[in-house]
Amino acid sequence: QLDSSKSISSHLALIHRKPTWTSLGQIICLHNERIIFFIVQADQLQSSYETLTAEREQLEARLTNLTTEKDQLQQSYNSLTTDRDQLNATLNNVTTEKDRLKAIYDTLSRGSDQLKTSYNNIQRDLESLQTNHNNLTKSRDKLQARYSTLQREKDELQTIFQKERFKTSYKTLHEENEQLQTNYSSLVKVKDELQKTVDKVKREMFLEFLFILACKTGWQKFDIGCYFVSTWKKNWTLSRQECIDMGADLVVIDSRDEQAFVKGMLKSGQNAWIGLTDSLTEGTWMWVDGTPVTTTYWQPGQPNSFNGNQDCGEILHRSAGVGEWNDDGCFAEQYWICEN
Ligand SMILES: [Ca+2]
Ligand SMILES: [Ca+2]
Ligand SMILES: [Ca+2]
Repeated sequence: QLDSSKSISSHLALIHRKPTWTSLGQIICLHNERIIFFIVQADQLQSSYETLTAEREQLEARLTNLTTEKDQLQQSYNSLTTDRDQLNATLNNVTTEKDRLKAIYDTLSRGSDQLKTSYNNIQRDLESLQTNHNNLTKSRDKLQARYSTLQREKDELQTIFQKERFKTSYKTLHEENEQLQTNYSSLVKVKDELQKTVDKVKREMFLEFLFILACKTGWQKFDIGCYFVSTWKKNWTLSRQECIDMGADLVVIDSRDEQAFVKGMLKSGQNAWIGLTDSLTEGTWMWVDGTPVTTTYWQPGQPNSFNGNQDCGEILHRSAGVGEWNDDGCFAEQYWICEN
């Protein structure tokens, strides 16, 4: 190990002296020493350098670590700052909420006090009402009992009243019944008298009917009609007038039986006017009651309106058959047959 500060100063002192052989040797020796010294120094420096380099690398590594830690700390700091801000905001919100809740609590507290007061008032009112209710219930029960008593009394009175009314009604009805009985008896008598009158009228009407149905003297009965044959002769118009004067008309023949009956009234070969004419329209034969002629009993070849002047009908008696008709001049005088 060399003393570096002493060797450097002695070395410099040798260099600034006037060189000699001795001194040159010394200088060389010194240079050698200096070289050795520098080598040693260089080694020491190298060692120091390496040491320093190592230290620097360690420091750099530490710096890197510290930087990383700083960044992490910075991030933590930022994160914490954010958290703190959020917590501050939350704190503000919580404070505001607390104030609001406090206000609500105060309001509710006041409301609770009011409710308490109202409850007490209502409780007092309820007790008062309960007392009133009890009193009213007692009053109602008394009234109910009174009502029941009155109801019974009313029913009893009603029964008595109805009994009396029934008595009065019965009396009235009895009187009315007797009056009606009397009236009924009177009416029965009147009815009997009326019945006698009706029976009498009926008998008289029946006799009158029989009289009407019966034919007068000289007339003959057929079905519901009466028939008359004249005993002298007249023309058709006057013959008809004779019938009308007797309340009848010239016969209108409506059936084969009537035709046969009318024929039977005549003697054999006799002929007589009947209520048949075509004087209104030539060829159109009509009965005197206005009915058209449907069934006819014309003699063969008749009606022929002989000489264009035969407009009145007559019946001819023939031995066989129901008799036959012929048209003849209305002016001709013949027997005639009436019907009513
Ligand atoms: Ca007739
Ligand atoms: Ca004629
Ligand atoms: Ca004729």
